[in-house]
Amino acid sequence: MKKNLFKTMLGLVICGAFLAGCGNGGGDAKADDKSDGKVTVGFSQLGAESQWRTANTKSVQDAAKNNDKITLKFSDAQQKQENQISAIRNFIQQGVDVIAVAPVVETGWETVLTEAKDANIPVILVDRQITGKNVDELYTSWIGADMKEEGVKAATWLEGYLKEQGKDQEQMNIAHLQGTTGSSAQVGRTEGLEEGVKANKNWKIIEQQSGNFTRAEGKEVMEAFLKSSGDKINVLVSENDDMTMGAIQAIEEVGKVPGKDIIIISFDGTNDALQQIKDGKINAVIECNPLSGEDIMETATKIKNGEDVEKEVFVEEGIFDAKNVEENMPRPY
Ligand code: GYE
Repeated sequence: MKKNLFKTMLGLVICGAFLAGCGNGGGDAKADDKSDGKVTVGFSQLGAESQWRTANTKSVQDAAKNNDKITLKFSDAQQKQENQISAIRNFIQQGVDVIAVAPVVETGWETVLTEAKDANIPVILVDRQITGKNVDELYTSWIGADMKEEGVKAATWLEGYLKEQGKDQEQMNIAHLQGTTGSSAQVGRTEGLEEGVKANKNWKIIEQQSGNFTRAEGKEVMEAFLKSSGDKINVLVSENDDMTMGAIQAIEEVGKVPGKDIIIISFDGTNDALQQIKDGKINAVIECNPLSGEDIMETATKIKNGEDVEKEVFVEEGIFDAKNVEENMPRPY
């Protein structure tokens, strides 16, 4: 079951080498220090901004609870990078075996992750990715989704849908609700969508702003879109289900019919969002899978034991729309 989550595996990392301070000259491996087989994982979760995030946190906590070899230290950063940096420093001070972090934004991790490396504590990136000079050397494994591919899927789905509706030659004005600015989820999904817009000469993004992945901000930003572009909007692409829920409320409040007057594409695949597909208010949801807890614990354990792990693990994902929604409900989150 769990193996089905894996789509692609890229590269191998020899953890033993990493733990021995490979390229960094840093002392004895943590794995050699203790022999009780127990693994202490410090997890810096970025926040609790969405249903996806809540499901991800629960998955991590349940996986730790169900594994008597794992001790989990959990910290919620409330969507603030500085809180994540302090949490990581705390984990280093406590001498955890492995640090897992879901990075709120892509940049600005070099200093603190170098501190972890200098302390010989391996790092697992969860969900989102990081960028910067030589950052590949600062983590052992990343487990998450291909965000750009998700954006591409949104555009491809829209092409197909418009063809089916006989609307592929019409002008399509797109309002684009983005996730947290500078997060790899926002950057990737935006890149994928914008490629699709470039390839379709009759599509245009007429509104684009972040709603920070929350329902409240999604509603607020959609209200602003409707105020300035009102009747011109044909399509809403919203980078997560929570913002989409808020946007639907805003659309209904101005007397428009979501899913009909405005085609709506969302990301994640919560049960609430699939219910909205059933109700005709959302046209498609690009799945993003938050259930990575067991994979994180398995990877942490392998790292502690000096076994090989994959450098990048992509989670497998689908697309939900009116054609397959019934067979995919209820959702686990
Ligand atoms: O889509 C959103 C959450 O990084 C993939 O973050 C994750 C995104 C997810 O807040 O709901």
